[in-house]
Amino acid sequence: MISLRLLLFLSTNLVYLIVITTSQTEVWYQLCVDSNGNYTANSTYQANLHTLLTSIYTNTEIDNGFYNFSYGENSDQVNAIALCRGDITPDACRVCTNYSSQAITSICPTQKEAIIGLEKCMLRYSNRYIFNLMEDAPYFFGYNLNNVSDVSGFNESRTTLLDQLSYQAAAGGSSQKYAYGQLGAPNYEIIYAIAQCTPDITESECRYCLYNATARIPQCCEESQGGRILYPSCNFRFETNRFYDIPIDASPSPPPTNSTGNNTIRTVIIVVSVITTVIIIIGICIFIRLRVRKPYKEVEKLEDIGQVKLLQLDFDTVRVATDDFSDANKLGEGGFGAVYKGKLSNGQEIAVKRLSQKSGQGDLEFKNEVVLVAKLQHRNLVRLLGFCLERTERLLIYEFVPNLSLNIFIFVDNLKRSLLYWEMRYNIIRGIARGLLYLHEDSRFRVIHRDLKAGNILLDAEMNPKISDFGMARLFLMDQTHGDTRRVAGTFGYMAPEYVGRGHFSVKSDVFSFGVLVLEIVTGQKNNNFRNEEIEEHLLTFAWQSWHEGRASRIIDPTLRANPSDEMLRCIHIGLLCVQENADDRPTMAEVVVMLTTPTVPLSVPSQPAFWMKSSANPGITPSDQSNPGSSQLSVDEASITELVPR
Ligand SMILES: *[C@@H]1O[C@H](CO)[C@@H](O)[C@H](O)[C@H]1NC(C)=O
Ligand SMILES: *[C@@H]1O[C@H](CO)[C@@H](O)[C@H](O)[C@H]1NC(C)=O
Ligand SMILES: *[C@@H]1O[C@H](CO)[C@@H](O)[C@H](O)[C@H]1NC(C)=O
Ligand SMILES: *[C@@H]1O[C@H](CO)[C@@H](O)[C@H](O)[C@H]1NC(C)=O
Ligand SMILES: *[C@@H]1O[C@H](CO)[C@@H](O)[C@H](O)[C@H]1NC(C)=O
Ligand SMILES: *[C@@H]1O[C@H](CO)[C@@H](O)[C@H](O)[C@H]1NC(C)=O
Ligand SMILES: *[C@@H]1O[C@H](CO)[C@@H](O)[C@H](O)[C@H]1NC(C)=O
Ligand SMILES: CC(=O)N[C@H]1CO[C@H](CO)[C@@H](O)[C@@H]1O
Repeated sequence: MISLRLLLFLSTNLVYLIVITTSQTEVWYQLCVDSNGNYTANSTYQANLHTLLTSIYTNTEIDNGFYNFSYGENSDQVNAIALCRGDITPDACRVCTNYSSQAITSICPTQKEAIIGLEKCMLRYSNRYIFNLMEDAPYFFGYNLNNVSDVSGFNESRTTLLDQLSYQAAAGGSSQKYAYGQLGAPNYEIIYAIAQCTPDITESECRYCLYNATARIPQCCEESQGGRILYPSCNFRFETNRFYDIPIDASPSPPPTNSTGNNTIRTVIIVVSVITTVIIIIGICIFIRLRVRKPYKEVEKLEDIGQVKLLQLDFDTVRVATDDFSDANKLGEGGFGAVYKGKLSNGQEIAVKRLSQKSGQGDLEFKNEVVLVAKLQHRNLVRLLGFCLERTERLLIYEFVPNLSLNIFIFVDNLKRSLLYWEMRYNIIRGIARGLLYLHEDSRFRVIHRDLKAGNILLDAEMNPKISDFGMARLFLMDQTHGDTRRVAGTFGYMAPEYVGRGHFSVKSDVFSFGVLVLEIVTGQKNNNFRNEEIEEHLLTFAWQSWHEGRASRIIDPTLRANPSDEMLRCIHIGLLCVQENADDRPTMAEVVVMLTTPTVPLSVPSQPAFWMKSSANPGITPSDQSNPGSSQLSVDEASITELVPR
């Protein structure tokens, strides 16, 4: 069920309507103009209006998305304009105008003039002559709820882009005045935008219309990641995701980076009407229910935020999908609960994590956090598809990743390890780095993984790595920002000394874990169980020592050692930079990604790693931090998460 709510405020002659929409088939805005007279039921005007609207959505000749039709004589003449977004196909345009026609006549059953807008089309009619006129009222605006971080940098890019698109759209000719494009903005963001005018106005009118509309950005969406202003004669919209389609035949001209997902955003649309003649709307309260056909019975659409569709499954569905959480379906067991493989009735395979611990959050907070974590989408992250919340059960539903965890490949199965040739390992290292970079810097909020380890790296059928179990700190009420925590959650051997010692974590503690992982991948040895010629030694210690003595190639996995390459040595070097004792000395993930992808970037000399052991005769691990927390004091395994193990 999708609901549409309109709230209404009156202030002088401005009318603000707030519309919260959750679907693209919904009405974004509408206005019944009371000042232009009413028609009565069964009047000629009504009949003309009906004929006119029908002639628009049944028309199969027009393919430019613009209709300027009129019907009737004298005072019963009705004029209508319909405009579809420039990227919409004629068929989709007809569906949209059809829907708008039905909706507007039921929303405004007697007014001779009205306007309605959906995501992909606008429809208006009047007893006035409305063709070939630039009209800038009433206007409507909406904005994305998310804000940008660098307002002035974003503003600069957006201004440049919209100016350019306004000129392009205006120059479009009498068939279509539409332009779309994208431009990079600070923080790796890309602004996607469209601008459009009704093609019946002149080039200069179109330019002025868009100029006048863009000048209202401060009123609408200066700091937002997305916004739109819609005039009767022109409109524009910008977002940080591509919400429009690119024509297939245009693919060579627009750059390939024109991509990413699209569509429905939960938006607040504020509608402002400044019709000069006095408009008073006394009250509108609409509740439109649209029945959304559910693809599968058990799949309930919970929310549509950004590009995220989240499943909320009921417990019985999950029980059936996992064969009552049978042992045969159990993939692994971790600190937060067991993981099961499941199959929905539509055939989709899922991995279900049944949380065993109390998260300490109420249902609503838990849901909100799930939504946030589900928004984290990257090819190197395991996708969170949904959840189940019923009685005391809390389940997280993940995409099922067909291969095993990296853990199995490098530590458990010698045969598999020998099959992991270098290019694969290098690809895995880079994939993990990118996934982690996304968590640290590119997603909307900074996420520190806190438990990065081989067991949390899943490999898909093409051996691409996918990081799992990120965002657990959000779901378990651990302070997620840079800070100190009394509760150390992580896996020993991967935890940075400042985290083990003082519970202090930051993105740099993830960098430390990443460094350990890189060294493990190159050497094929587990950090806390490293064996070198019968002497148990600490991997980091041995790696640093070897590197220091210029003999780094001796730590390379024996299955690769025959052909040590510069890439392998460079990875050891990068790994050592990441595990340095002082967090400030460690590179950021952005720097790591550059080091990994650009072999010419010089690397600094690593200082000795944390957990440096002076004597290899003493196999205990002694953090060099003075605060001296012996490893035995830590009950860290409590929170060590999923080890995906084959059935
Ligand atoms: C048209 O009808 C509406 C109510 O449906 C009323 O508020 C408005 O005053 C009417 N307009 C005219 C010009 O009679
Ligand atoms: C309009 O016509 C319909 C069907 O012809 C009829 O049921 C209805 O009573 C009429 N309404 C008025 C106000 O005449
Ligand atoms: C318009 O929509 C209605 C209901 O959604 C549908 O029954 C009708 O066939 C549509 N008309 C056209 C021409 O698509
Ligand atoms: C975005 O910025 C506006 C204006 O500064 C503020 O009112 C709003 O709360 C911010 N929204 C978010 C999600 O931070
Ligand atoms: C945005 O850019 C415009 C034009 O460059 C400028 O006039 C305006 O002050 C800027 N606003 C902000 C918030 O930087
Ligand atoms: C409809 O719009 C076209 C431009 O697309 C214009 O040439 C034509 O004159 C308009 N028709 C009317 C009736 O104004
Ligand atoms: C936009 O149009 C309105 C109404 O026509 C006018 O009051 C306003 O000054 C215009 N804004 C700009 C920037 O031209
Ligand atoms: C950044 C960039 O070049 N974006 C392009 C996206 O696609 C539009 C449509 O062709 C181009 O005009 C933009 O230049």
